[in-house]
Amino acid sequence: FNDEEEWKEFQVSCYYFSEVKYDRDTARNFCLQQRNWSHLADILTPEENAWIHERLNGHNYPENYYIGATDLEVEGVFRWDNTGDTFGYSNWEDGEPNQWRGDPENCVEMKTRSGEWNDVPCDLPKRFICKRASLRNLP
Ligand code: 2F8
Ligand code: CA
Repeated sequence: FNDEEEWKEFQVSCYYFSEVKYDRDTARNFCLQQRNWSHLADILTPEENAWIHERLNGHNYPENYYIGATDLEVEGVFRWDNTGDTFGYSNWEDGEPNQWRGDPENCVEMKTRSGEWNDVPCDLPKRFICKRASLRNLP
């Protein structure tokens, strides 16, 4: 894997949608190994969320995708991995995050169907989204 055509550009970033499924730490490490400050995707605006969601429609329903946040540090306080910021924008599904039946659900997926977010266990093999700087507009 290092085919640049696999990365799709939006605004100042490029995004990679995996087909392989990894647990969250493996997915995170995969993203961090790619060039141009790649990381498991943070999603900061409704426009970015909508654009990502549209890209998922071409993939096999009902695969959901890890995005780059956890509440591993303080239960119930989700932070983006790459900045440590708490959520400004968020797009939780109704009733989420819920630590389903008290099981630890400390990672976050985007639902392919709705583009909404759900907290899930971190050890599930899932597809994932990496995000990196586009660099196209740099001098
Ligand atoms: O109903 C919402 C609930 O659905 C599933 O649990 C039954 C999800 N679990 C997984 O995807 C592993 C919960 O995270 C979700 O809150
Ligand atoms: Ca949940």
